[in-house]
Amino acid sequence: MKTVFSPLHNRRSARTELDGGVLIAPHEKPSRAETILGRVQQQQLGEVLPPQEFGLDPVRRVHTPDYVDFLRCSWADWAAAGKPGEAIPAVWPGRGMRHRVPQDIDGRLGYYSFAAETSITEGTWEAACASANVALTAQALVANGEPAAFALCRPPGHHAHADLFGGYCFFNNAAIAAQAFRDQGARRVAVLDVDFHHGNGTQSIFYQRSEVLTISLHGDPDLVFPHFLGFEDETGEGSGEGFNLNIIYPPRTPFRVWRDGLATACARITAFQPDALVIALGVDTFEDDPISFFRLTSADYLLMGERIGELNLPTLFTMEGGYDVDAIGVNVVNVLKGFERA
Ligand code: SP5
Ligand code: ZN
Repeated sequence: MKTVFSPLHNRRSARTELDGGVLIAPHEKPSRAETILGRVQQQQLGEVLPPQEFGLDPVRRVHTPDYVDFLRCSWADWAAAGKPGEAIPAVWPGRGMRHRVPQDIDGRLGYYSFAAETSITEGTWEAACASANVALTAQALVANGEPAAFALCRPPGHHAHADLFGGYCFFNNAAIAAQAFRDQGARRVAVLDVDFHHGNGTQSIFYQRSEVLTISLHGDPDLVFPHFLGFEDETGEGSGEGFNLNIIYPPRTPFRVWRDGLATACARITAFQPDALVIALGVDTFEDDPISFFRLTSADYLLMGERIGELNLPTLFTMEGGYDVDAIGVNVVNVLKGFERA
């Protein structure tokens, strides 16, 4: 299958991630994408294409105009305010407070975020735009008849809500692509999120809609990020009722347990009869991932891809998490090769 990749991903190269009360070198770093690209080429998965420029209209189909404007201006506003470090939110509209957009950059950072580990830096906007274009270019390949395509997105997207950044995510690439399928005439689209973390942004964006089925398999949010969404009683709202499915697992879950949830998800997708499938592909389910707690092995990713391939649907993969850089290339390409052999 074809891969879409942009070297502009490296415009996002943050120096800081707030973790454990200190600023560490971020887990979500440029070498992740370069390692995946290297493995794609070495394994001759298929042609690697640069993204086309789609502009912000398809982004604004998912994200609010004020959030898009905030992201575009946030670094300049922060720098103009004379702040010495990277832009890190430190205040939020908590319970009982006003949900209005403040003028000051510290207030705006809190208004438009749900987590503080994700610093905004010079170049973050350019990389986030390139990542959305990567997803949209790969989406167009699938819409035009390719059986599948791999959007090697970086930064990732599945945590980003319509107007919130966090969890290393700014634009929700999977949601933008799913919406693009819809806007081009797909009646139903399914998004299956296999990242270790709940796809809170994607769930939230489509929560009240029945034409986009969202399913996420993830670590119990009672124990891990994003902590405040992703429980199994979240099934959708209004006409979206019944069109969101969360499957959660405890620490040390191996593939032989995880795959039961995948089977449940696949049965639901088949019953939904979508015209297209978007896979939010994180490989932070890996046994050696530094921030996660599942126990999938590199060989398991072949089986994961094969099961997804058995759905026999036009499929777009968007890259999400995965932080063991030594194994990320092998694990991601194993999913894609497993998919192709199905
Ligand atoms: C796209 C994606 O996978 N985002 C994940 C965001 C997780 N952010 C919170 C990370 C908290 C990490 N704490 C690590 C403690 C072990 N050193
Ligand atoms: Zn993740």
